[in-house]
Order: sequence, then C-alpha cells, then structure tokens
Amino acid sequence: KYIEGKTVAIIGCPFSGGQPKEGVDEGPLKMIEYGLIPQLQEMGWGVEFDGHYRLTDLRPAKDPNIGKLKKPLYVSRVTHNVAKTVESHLRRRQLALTLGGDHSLAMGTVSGTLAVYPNACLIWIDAHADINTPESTDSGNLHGCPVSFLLGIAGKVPGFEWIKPILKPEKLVYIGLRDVDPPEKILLKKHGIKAFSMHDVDKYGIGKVVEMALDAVNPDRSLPIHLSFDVDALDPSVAPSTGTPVRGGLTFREGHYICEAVHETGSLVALDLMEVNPSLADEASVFQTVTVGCSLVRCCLGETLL
Ligand code: 4U7
Ligand code: MN
Ligand code: MN
Ligand code: MN
Repeated sequence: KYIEGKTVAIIGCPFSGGQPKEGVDEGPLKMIEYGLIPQLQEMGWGVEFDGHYRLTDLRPAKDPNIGKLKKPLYVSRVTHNVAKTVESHLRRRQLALTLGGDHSLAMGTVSGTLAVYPNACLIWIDAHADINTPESTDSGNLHGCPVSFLLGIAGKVPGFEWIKPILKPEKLVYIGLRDVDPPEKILLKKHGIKAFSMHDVDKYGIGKVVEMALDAVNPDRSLPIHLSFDVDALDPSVAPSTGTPVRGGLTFREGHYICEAVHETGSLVALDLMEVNPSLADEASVFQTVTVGCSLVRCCLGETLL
C-alpha cells in the first residue's frame, strides 16, 4: 500500500566520512557491479538508479573537529542531501534502498523516511547500538552516533540543525547487538529502548526475536517500516569485509530470516544496507560479503526460498 507499481529507487552513497577506514565508499559500487539491479528486475521490480551520488563534491575545504566529533561538516552536508533524496523517492511512492557507505548515512535516510511517514518505525540490525552522543563517543566517529541525533539527544551541534529529532524511542528496536559501549547501555535503559542482543537470539531463536521486535514497534504490522541493516550484524565468518567486525554475530540464515519476515509485513518503505567495505580482506571475502549484501536486499524485496 505504501509502494506503488513495485518500484525501488537505489540511492548509491559512496561515503566514508563517518569513520576512519578508506574503502567503505566502494561498497555501493561493488553491489551494483555484482548485479543487484538485474537481480531485482528479475524479481519483477522496476529499478530507478540515477548513478552513484558524487558525495565527495560536498567535502568542505576545512572541517575541524567539534569536540571529539570528526568531519562533522562533511557528515552533516552529506546526510542532509541523502535525507532530501530519500524523502523525494518516498513521496513518489517508491521503496528507498540506500547502499552505503558508513552508517552515519542513516541520519539522512531515517530523517527522509520520517519526513514522509512520521508514524514509521525503525528496525536497526547491528552489532553496535550507534547511539553515542557527541559527549559519550570515545572514537569521535559519527557512524557510531546516528541514533542519538535522530532521537534528539545529541544536543546542539553546528551543521546538524537540519535534523528534526522526531524519532521516538518507542518506535526503535534493535536486533543483533553485542558490542555496546558502557554509556550507550545507560542511554538504552534511560530511554527504555527495546533491544535484542545476540544473547536473546541464542535464547529465543531468531523467529521469536523478530516477532517480539515487531510486536514492540509495529503490533499490527501495518505501520511503515524503515530497516537499517549494518552488515556487521552478521558474523564475521559470513560478512568479513566490514570496518568494525565483532565475533559472535548473526548466521547467514538469521540475517536472511529478519529480511524475509520484514518483507512479509508488506510495510517496508525504506532499507539501508550499510558498512560493506570491499577494501578490507581478500578477494574471496569481498565477494562473500558483497553477495550476502545483495541477497539480504533481495529477501527484503520479496525473494522467497520456495
Ligand atoms: B557502526 C563504537 F566505540 N561504538 O562509537 C564507536 F565501539 O555503524 C563503534 O555500527 C561504532 O559500524 C560502530 O566508535 C559504528 C566503538
Ligand atoms: Mn556496526
Ligand atoms: Mn552501524
Ligand atoms: Mn561497522
């Protein structure tokens, strides 16, 4: 009902400014190179792809740290742009698929979704909670901070005035967490945010966890869903080419199950596939990670096993 004519807009975001490792900007290029577009077309989707965004054009000449935050101006400009792009595609009733790029991009993608669908819920699949504030971050890398900006708990940071802090904590749920910084744990508790760690996945199984997660943010499954998938949620044996791998992650099937279950709701409006970094690890690992990324996307868009 949210998507008309089964069309998906692919927003290729070669961007690495939210973290220090080169190469994550190659993620979207590789996913397109490996055939994502024809794969989706074969499934009956109309695909709109205007080429990868030239986000490096937005890099400011000077971009001093703000407190601990690194490249704040670059990140704010890029994410503002991405927000407007996602918003325009959703207004045209297309499904917005953003390929990253580092996860700071989600400041833009989620803002774009909430501009069009203020009642949307956000499902965040990640090893990390990405809820650090400018105060709590140790690394200063903005890919660890997007959620705090979206919730409006980041305080005032020059450049980021454009973000409307309209994500409500009760509209957010996590799956896959296993590397959460101590101040992030405090923030999750303080705001009562529902989170399913790998411990919960072990204890209940992925089927029950996804059911509980959807019950928490989308009880009748009809509200629009934004799914933000950080590939490092998967175990490094499944998705090795990523900047901040953490062992003990989701299996290949657990990752795909989440995507299949979200598709089944019929309410997915926006999907991010983030943190694929083809410059980390050998060629076989890159191939493995990129193909897994493509197959997660296909499952979210309705590929079935039978
Ligand atoms: B990703 C970290 F300290 N929490 O803030 C930080 F452990 O988008 C990692 O999930 C952030 O990959 C990881 O730098 C960000 C760190
Ligand atoms: Mn992560
Ligand atoms: Mn992340
Ligand atoms: Mn990472």
